[in-house]
Amino acid sequence: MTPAPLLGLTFDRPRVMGILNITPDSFSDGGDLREAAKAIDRARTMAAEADILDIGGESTRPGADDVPAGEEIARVVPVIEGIRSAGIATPISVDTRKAAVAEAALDAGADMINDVTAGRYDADMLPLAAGRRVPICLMHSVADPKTMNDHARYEDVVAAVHDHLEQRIAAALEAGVARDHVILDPGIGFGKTAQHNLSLLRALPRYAALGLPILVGASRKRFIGEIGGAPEAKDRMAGSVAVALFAAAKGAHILRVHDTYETAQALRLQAALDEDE
Ligand code: HH2
Repeated sequence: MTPAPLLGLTFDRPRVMGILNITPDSFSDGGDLREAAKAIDRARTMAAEADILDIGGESTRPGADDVPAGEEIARVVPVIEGIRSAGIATPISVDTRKAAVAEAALDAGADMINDVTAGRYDADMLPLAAGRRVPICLMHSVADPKTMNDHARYEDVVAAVHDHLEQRIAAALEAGVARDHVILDPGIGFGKTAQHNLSLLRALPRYAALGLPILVGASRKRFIGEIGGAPEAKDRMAGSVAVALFAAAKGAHILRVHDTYETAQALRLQAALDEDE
């Protein structure tokens, strides 16, 4: 069952979401124009291969600190405005847990919300998605990034994530979000061990059976380093592409990746090989 199109994208083939993180360690308040210009340049390059650009101003890595909403807005809004003024029409997703940030990003030209807490962090998030009639990605996570790795215990991770996603779909519908505006994500690496991540990736057909687009964000994550023998995140491209191909074959519809060019190339080969003679 192919999910309904979103943002003008059909899901008859896997779509690539390019990650554009604007999370410098030290960022002067009010935003840094040079940082914004660099991000817009990266967006231009990425837009050639990516179907969606995912822009985030707060790191959600394990142990990461909170960023105040005002600072997050100052990071993402100039970049989104800059992308739109540069005439780049690729759909933009804003990766944030905060409704105020999502709202400012939508006003600046973003098209969808990517919330790693599925609306649990900020009670205004689901009503915002409903009111603005924009798609929202609901990801499974159990705690905030600072403490999530203390929670890597599940009796049955596949069932726990499935139940949680069903609950979050219900909460979104309750808030008035249209069902065909919901994207689901099992939350690879969020409070999960390497074994949990493998189990979730193998179980993707079960999540896809919910009939909504499935997003998978495994790119450069720690389990790829652990299993692939790549301690440094920057060395995990090959393993990330391998996981993206596996996820696509198991029914993922959107692959959130750093390496858009390499992932899009690999997906094209996979599609050509899968064609009947
Ligand atoms: N992973 C990260 C951030 N946002 N969103 C979704 N929907 N799914 C994910 O798996 C996901 C996400 C963390 O990855 P990364 O971009 O490498 O780090 P950062 O926390 O700096 O954004």
